[in-house]
Amino acid sequence: MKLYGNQHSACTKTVLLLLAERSAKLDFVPVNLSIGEHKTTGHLARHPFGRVPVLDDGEFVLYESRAILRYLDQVLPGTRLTPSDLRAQACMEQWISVDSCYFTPAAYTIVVQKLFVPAMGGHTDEQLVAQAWSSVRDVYRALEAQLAQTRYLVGDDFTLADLCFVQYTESLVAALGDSALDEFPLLARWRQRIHARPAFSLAQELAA
Ligand SMILES: N[C@@H](CCC(=O)N[C@@H](CS)C(=O)NCC(=O)O)C(=O)O
Repeated sequence: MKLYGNQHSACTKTVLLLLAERSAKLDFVPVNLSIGEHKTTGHLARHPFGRVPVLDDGEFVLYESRAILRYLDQVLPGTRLTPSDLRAQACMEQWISVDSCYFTPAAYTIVVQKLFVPAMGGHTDEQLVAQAWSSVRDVYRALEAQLAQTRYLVGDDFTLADLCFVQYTESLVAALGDSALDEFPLLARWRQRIHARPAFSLAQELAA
């Protein structure tokens, strides 16, 4: 199996974190976004929207990180990060949908405005940041309420739902500073629990 990705991309790092959680190895093929490798004919044949990551499992090619997570979670040997109980599985899907619809788009806006725009010599649009942060806070309030009841987002075990929130939470802390999570103490403790998982450091090494 091969994973086409970029070590700075949050979506790629999410898949690497799953691989680390499952102690799985595959060939990592770096795609250099800064020189537009993701827009070449070769890469567009793998991903028609010209993005990363892309999984290549022989004759089967799959893009979209959450689809890749679900596929790998089923095909890799070892303990799955998808609960077998149907209601728990439905809750996991609920959080994954919250991530893709409300969280990642808002978090991405903040990361672009706070980190990428200044790095390219531009000026951060603070109004855009404030709007996006308001959306992120709505999501974090929901996560905080959930974490008042359970250790992870779907009960006591780490699932794909937690995994989906890890990388952009790291990116938000990088963009806004450690105090970003001050008003969400249970989320901050959840983040510490994630950092303490051996897979977290392993995934950082895989992306290095
Ligand atoms: N929904 C997609 C998002 C893919 C995506 O936007 N990837 C970013 C890196 S995190 C990318 O390839 N950006 C390059 C570009 O937009 O040109 C997924 O989860 O895989």
